[in-house]
Amino acid sequence: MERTLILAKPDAVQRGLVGEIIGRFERRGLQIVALKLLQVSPEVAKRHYQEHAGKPFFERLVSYITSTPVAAMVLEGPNAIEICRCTIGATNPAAATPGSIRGDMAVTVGRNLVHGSDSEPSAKREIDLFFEKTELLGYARENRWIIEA
Ligand code: IDP
Ligand code: MG
Repeated sequence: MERTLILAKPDAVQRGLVGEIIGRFERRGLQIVALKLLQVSPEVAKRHYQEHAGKPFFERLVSYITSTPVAAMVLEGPNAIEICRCTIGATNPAAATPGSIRGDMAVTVGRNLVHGSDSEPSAKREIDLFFEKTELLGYARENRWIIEA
């Protein structure tokens, strides 16, 4: 079992695509174990995207992710990290496979709708950055029937 952090970024909220995005992950078979709307602070944004500090697009990325609220969630399931990355599609929507979220609903890398953790250490770090332990429901632990193979 894995957990991953997903953000429906400001453009997803502005375009009214949060339900569509959550629905794709739910239909895929992942369970929501935490979910909230929040405005990301510059401090959290810089920590979240720390691997990109110093890159030419970093300042624009921070101002984009902090501009208006995001929907943050933790999803759980077998191979949740890889499954979410595939469901999201390539970073540049121009290269994203049709059928993926970015491949179906986005056109530019600067407005690519969704964030998904890229590894187990990233997922742990990012979940801790966005959620208190008490916000992560124990629900999924006792209700395996939805995704039990
Ligand atoms: P990911 O979101 O697919 O994991 P990363 O390489 O981690 O992609 O980049 C984080 C985010 O930074 C991307 O989702 C995108 O919004 C933005 N970004 C990445 N590369 C560029 C770029 O070359 N120009 C503008 N924005 C970029
Ligand atoms: Mg990334």
